[in-house]
Amino acid sequence: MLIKKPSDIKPSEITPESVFRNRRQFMNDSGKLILGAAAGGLPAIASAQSGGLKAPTPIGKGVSNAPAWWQEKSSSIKAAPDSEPYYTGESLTPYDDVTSYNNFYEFGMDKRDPSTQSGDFKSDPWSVEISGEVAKPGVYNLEDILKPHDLEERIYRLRCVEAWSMVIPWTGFPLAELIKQFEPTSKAKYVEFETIIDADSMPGIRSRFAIVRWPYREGLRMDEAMNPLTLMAVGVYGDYLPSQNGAPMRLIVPWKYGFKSIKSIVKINFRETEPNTTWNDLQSQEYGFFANVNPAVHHPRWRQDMERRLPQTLFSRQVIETRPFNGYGDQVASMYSGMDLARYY
Ligand SMILES: Nc1nc2c(c(=O)[nH]1)N[C@H]1C(S)=C(S)[C@@H](COP(=O)(O)O)O[C@H]1N2
Ligand SMILES: [Mo]
Repeated sequence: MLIKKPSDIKPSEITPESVFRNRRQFMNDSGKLILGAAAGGLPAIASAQSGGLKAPTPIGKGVSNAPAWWQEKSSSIKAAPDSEPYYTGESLTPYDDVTSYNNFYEFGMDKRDPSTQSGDFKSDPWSVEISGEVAKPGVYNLEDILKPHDLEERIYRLRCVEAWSMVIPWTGFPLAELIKQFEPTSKAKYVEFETIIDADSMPGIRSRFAIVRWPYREGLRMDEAMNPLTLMAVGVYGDYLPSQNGAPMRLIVPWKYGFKSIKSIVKINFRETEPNTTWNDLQSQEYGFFANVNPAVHHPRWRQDMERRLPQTLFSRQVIETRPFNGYGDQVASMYSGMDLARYY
């Protein structure tokens, strides 16, 4: 099934919030949604279960700066299947929360900075350098990279190491497809990613208080990169990715803490050895290379066995149990069999 944007319905008439509210009502009726106690009470603790129900087509608010290629590619986005792991059965986090509560330190360290400070950022035209252990290295226009790939929607949980989480409908394609396109050599054991450095449009890069050494870097082991869950996202809520969410292309690795899901990628390097990664370089005691969501291994400042599911208001606080591999163990746990996950955190 394809998602077609109904041109006769204005986004303002069907907002994600109203979709969300309807859905929440529905979930309440079917008893699947777990709502926490009101403020002051004890938080309700429960695992969010998959309902196996099809989500309504999410509709974003229309991103004004979507590039020409997005108009063409987004006319036929394959809908998320109606079962795990590409659909969670949980309430979607509303578009406004997904696009205004962000971590993107290039734009500043406050959660509001990425949405309020990214107005000058240009995600088109865009090119990506492919390098290292690969048969087809080069600097490619994003359009050319995207050309062979069909876009699909996937609804994933996103679990930040700061113990909050969201459920987000991304639009993208499997990273595995992009990797095959450039034909890595047999020596390619890891994939390394880098974010753009654009001091002119990124106030966090100009800031004297920045703690990150730019560019932001991340990496995956090749089997992790090739796992079918690993997504290259170019959209959210059926819309082009807003700058604060990592336009024009960012990684999504749903079983790992959010910091692995690097934004606004300009470089993909194939290598034989494990790459350095931003948070691991900064605080290796706190942030590992693997960073698999693990309720049994706590961060010094955040317990990892519980999470705040957003949105959260004064009157509705959802605190739920964090699951191993963020609930994606069936798809990914076998990649780590025999590894001590307390040591390789
Ligand atoms: N380049 C870059 N990528 C980044 C970050 C960042 O600061 N810079 N923050 C990470 C963190 S900590 C999280 S939780 C997710 C948040 O993604 P979202 O804002 O789209 O929800 O992006 C990740 N990717
Ligand atoms: Mo995060």
